[in-house]
Amino acid sequence: MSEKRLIDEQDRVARDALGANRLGRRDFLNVAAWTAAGVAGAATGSAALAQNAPAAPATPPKRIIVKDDSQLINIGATVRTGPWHRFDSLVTPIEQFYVRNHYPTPTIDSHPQLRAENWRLRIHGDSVERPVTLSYEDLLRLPSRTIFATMECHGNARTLFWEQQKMKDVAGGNWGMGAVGLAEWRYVPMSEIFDLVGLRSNALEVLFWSGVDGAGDIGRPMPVRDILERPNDIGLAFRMNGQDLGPDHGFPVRVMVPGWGGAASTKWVTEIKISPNRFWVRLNTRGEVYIGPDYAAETPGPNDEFRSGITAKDIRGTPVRWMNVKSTLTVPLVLRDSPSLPANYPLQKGQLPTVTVGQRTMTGYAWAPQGIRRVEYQINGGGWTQARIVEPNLGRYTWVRFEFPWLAARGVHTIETRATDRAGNTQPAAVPFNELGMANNAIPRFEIQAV
Ligand SMILES: Nc1nc2c(c(=O)[nH]1)N[C@H]1C(S)=C(S)[C@@H](COP(=O)(O)O)O[C@H]1N2
Ligand SMILES: [Mo]
Repeated sequence: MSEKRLIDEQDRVARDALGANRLGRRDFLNVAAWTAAGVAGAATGSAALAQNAPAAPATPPKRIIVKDDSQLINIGATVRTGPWHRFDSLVTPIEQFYVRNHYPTPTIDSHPQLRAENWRLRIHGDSVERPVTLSYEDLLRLPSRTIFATMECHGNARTLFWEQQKMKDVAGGNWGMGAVGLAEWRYVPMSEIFDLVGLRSNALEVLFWSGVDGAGDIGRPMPVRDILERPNDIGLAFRMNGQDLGPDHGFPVRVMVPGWGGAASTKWVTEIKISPNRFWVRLNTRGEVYIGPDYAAETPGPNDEFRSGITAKDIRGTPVRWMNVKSTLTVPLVLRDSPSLPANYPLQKGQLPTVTVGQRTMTGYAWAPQGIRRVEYQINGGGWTQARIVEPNLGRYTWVRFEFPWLAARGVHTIETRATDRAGNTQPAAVPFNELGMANNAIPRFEIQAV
């Protein structure tokens, strides 16, 4: 098959999957009680604020998040989680897709180097035969592919450290279960980039660097070995759900590493350096690492490159790489012990979500880098039962929706969900302490009041 036909074929498969996957309206009417609360909460978002503004200022205020974020949950100045209690589609709409920014979104106005016509990607380093600088047009001329993959922040489900494991010393944003979404990504695979520049046999690590947002200190390295295991799956993404990337998601080009935590997927990428040494940057030393008694700190080599003021002293743990198997109900978590309550969370502190007594259909999502084999649920500790997986199950790198019937009797109930991936890994009851609250995939417990 020609390259063009291959790409068209992938597009067709992608579109078919997109069309076939919306759940019927009824599937989330059964959570009307807290859906309504969610909508009311969301009305305190920026759209509502803008409407109530007294007068239009001469220069419109600088937006920290560019897209309409009224459907997102505000957990911090530059951070928004998806409303997982209202998720119902297989592919996450952009307006429901979480945004994890360390700084305000850089736009083509604040950062003209991000304009499509100005953008350049420098690919260089001691492990490259032919250094090149690509324009946006150059990149788009290279063969590209489409993949369905979840993107998930390492901090997703950090809430469980506080609410279930009572670990007060964990620090970070209160993400709940919504720092994850499934998108259709269009990208130039790393295999093409490696062919273009010629990889030398001494290549050890690839640094993906932005240097654009905030203090210019964001980017992340990956071992070459980990890319060569699947060089067609990892790449430079320029479209998300069939549209050009939005400013908040990395316009014009971002890295996309399916299966690894979102921190590997550098947005607004401008440089790729391939070297025979390792790289130490903010996001693999002080940030986005496991730090704790169960995790040994990594040691740098003598020729390693340090960036943005990072030194060997900053290496306190081991970087989070692969994500793990996880599940959630489309029900908000009860927040009692969390240090913070998101600005527009659908529940107050200690408040339980409510549902009307009677026959209900409960829905949820389960995901894992290897894809999902099985989802189980348990009501009030009464034993595990298998949930029905809603087709399609796209396998590797994706999530599935699941559902099960529940006869809700008056009173307070606990529902737990437990997923198993295709490699046989099952969610544990608890995960070891780590200071930054990374990658908690413990079995989540949802409390619900039937009234
Ligand atoms: N340049 C840049 N890239 C970045 C980040 C950032 O703050 N700046 N955040 C990272 C983190 S921690 C995550 S989880 C993902 C989030 O991607 P999203 O905002 O498109 O969902 O982007 C990653 N890439
Ligand atoms: Mo993240």
